[in-house]
Amino acid sequence: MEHRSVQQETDVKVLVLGGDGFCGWPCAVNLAEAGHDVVIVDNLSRRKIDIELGVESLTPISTIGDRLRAWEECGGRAMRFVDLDIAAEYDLLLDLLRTEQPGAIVHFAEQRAAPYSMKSSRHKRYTVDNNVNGTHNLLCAIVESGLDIHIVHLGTMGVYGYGSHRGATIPEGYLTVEVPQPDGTRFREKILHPTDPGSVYHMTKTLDQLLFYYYNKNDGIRITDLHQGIVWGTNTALTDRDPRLCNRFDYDGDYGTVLNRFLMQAAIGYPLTVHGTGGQTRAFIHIRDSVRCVELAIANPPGGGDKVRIFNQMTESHRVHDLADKVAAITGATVALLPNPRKEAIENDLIVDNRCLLDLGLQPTTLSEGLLTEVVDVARRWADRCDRRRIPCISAWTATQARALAAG
Ligand code: NAD
Ligand code: USQ
Repeated sequence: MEHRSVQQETDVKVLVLGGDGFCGWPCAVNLAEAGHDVVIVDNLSRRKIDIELGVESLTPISTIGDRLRAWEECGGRAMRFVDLDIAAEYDLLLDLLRTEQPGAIVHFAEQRAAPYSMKSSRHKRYTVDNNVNGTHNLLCAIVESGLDIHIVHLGTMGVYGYGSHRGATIPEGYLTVEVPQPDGTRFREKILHPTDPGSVYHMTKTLDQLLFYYYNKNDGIRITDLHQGIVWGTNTALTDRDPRLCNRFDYDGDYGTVLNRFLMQAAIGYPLTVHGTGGQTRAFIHIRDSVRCVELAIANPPGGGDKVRIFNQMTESHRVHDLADKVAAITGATVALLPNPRKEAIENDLIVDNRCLLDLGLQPTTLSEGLLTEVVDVARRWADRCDRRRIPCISAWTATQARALAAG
C-alpha cells in the first residue's frame, strides 16, 4: 500500500467521539498536544456503566470538566466537550458536524467490553443498538452534511477471530482469494478478510466493517479502520502531567482486560485469573503506542477514491499463560487456572502483519519488565480502591459455561 508522506496533516480540527474513555482520553490530549483543535464528544455512558456494575476505575478519575480545566492549567491547548449520544441523537450529531466542520473524526464511542456484551439479552441488545447505530449515524451524518471528513475508527483484531489461522499470517484487512469456476478456470479477487467474532461486542465491530465498506463505496467517505489489539498500561507522559489528568484503569471482571488485570492482581496478592489452560493467544499494544497510531492515521489520511484503509494496530502477540508466567516471575504472584466463562478456542496461534503503521513511523513499545512494573506500581498505589469481589469474571457466554462456573 502506498502512503502519503508521514506527518502531513498537523493542524486539523478533530472530533474525538468517546474521548472520555480509556483510549479516548489519552488520545485526545495527545492530539491537542500535537497541535490539533480537539472537541471531545461523549455521552459519559462508560461512567454510568460503572455505577450499574457497582465498580470504579482503580485509579481515581476526575470529571470531564475537571480534566479539561486541568489540561489547560498544565499549558495544554484548550479542548471542548460536547455531551451527546451518537447512537440516539442523530440531529444533534448532524448539527455538530455542520457547526464544527472537522477535518477528521476519531471514533472510539462504542460499548467495548466482550463480557459486558454477554451478560444478558439486555446487554447484548444495548451493545448492538449502541455500537451499530452510533457508527451508522456517524456515516449518515457525514453524507448528509456534504463534508469531506476522514473517519479514524477503533476496530478490533477480534474481527478476524481466534480459531483457525493455523500458522497463516493475518493480513491488514483484505485477503486475495482465488475462486474456482465450473469450467476449471479461477478468478482472483481482493475481499474483506472473513470475520469470525467471538462475542456480541466483537460481532458489532464486524458489522461496523460492512458499514464502512458500503459508505466508502457508495459515498466515497474516507475511512481508516484500526484493528486494535488489547490495550495495556494506564497513563501516557501527558496524562501523567497532573493527577486530575489520570487515565482510567479497569480491573473488574467485565471491563478489565487480561494483562492489566494480571498486573493489578499481582499488586494486591490475588492469584492471576487464567481462563482454561491459558492457551489463548492475543494481540497487544501499549496505550502510548495506541495514541501514537491514531496521530499517525490522522496525519496520513487516505486520498479521495481510496477504499477503506485497514491497519492492524498491535505490536506483539502473547499466549495468556505466558503472560501470567511473566507477571508471576516479576512479582512472585501465583497463577490460578479457572473454568473459562467464554466459549472460545482453548488454544490458537496468532501471526499478524502490522507493517502499515510501522511504515508510517510507529516505534513499538514492547512488553518490558520496566513497563510491566510501572503498571504494578500504579495498581499498588491505588490498591485500597480495589473491590476484590468485582475481580472474578462471571459473565458466561452460554448456559454450558454458566454451569461450569457455578460448579467452580
Ligand atoms: P471505553 O469504554 O473506556 O471508552 C468508550 C467511550 O465512548 C466512553 O467514554 C463512553 O462513554 C463513550 N461512548 C460509548 N457509547 C457512546 C455513544 N453512543 N455516544 C457517545 N459516547 C459514547 O473504551 P476504550 O477502552 O477507550 O475503547 C475505545 C474504543 O477502542 C472502542 O471502540 C473499543 O472497541 C476499541 N478498542 C479498545 C481496546 C482496549 O483494549 N481497550 C482494544 C481494541 C479496540
Ligand atoms: N482472560 C483470562 N483471564 C482474565 C481475563 C481474560 O484468561 O482475567 C482471557 C480471555 O478468556 C481471552 C483473553 O484473555 O481469551 C483476552 O480477554 P480480554 O478481556 O483481555 O480481551 P477481549 O475480551 O478480547 O477484549 C479487549 C477489549 C476490546 C478489544 C479487544 C481486542 O475489551 O475492546 O476489542 O480486547 S482483541 O482481543 O484483539 O479482539
